[in-house]
Amino acid sequence: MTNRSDRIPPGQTETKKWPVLHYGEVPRYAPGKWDFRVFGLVDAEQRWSLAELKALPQVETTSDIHCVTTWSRLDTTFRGVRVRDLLAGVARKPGADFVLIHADPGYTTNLPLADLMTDDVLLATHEGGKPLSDEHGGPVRLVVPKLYFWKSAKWVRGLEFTDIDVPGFWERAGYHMRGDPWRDERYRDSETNAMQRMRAEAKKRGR
Ligand SMILES: Nc1nc2c(c(=O)[nH]1)N[C@H]1C(S)=C(S)[C@@H](COP(=O)(O)O)O[C@H]1N2
Ligand SMILES: [Mo]
Repeated sequence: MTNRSDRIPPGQTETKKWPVLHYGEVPRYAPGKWDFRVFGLVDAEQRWSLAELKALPQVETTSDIHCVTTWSRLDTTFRGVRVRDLLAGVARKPGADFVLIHADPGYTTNLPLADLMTDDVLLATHEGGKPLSDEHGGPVRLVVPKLYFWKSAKWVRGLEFTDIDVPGFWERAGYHMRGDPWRDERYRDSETNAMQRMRAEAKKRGR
């Protein structure tokens, strides 16, 4: 028997089911209405239709996924296009080291570019051999298994190259900027120094 506990990060519990979690309504796309855009600090913006994306080389991955709400699901099989392959033909401007992911409905999440370039990061269209359901992000979701699952934007629509790490939807709300489950990076390292100093000054003045 293999030891599965070494695949469950601190504070997480294994689930066999695949919970559905998101903010807002599940978007529905009219045929031909989904597209994917790469923009920001690039020499030329690029756009793929769903048909164009599906015509690119497909890979299959088996990954463990970890939600910050403490569930982990082992051996989740995704199929889709490797983000690294998609970006191979995109010329970035110097300093474009971060990416802001754009997804429906109005969802964003931020990542260092390096975290998007590993073998297991996909624009996924299938899970368990079946097309992704609407609830799990169909027709296309991002999958970044090494980070908490809020980075894996469902209904993903684009990727913006930036020179600074711009906080996304949950990151602005206090979630961690990187979100490595193995380092228990759930929430932002409390307050910035500036905020702490401001509070200390206010307290002093109040006395
Ligand atoms: N567009 C979008 N993507 C999203 C979210 C969201 O609210 N909107 N929630 C994130 C969070 S917090 C989690 S845990 C996963 C959940 O994916 P699942 O419903 O397929 O399990 O989606 C992530 N991707
Ligand atoms: Mo989540």
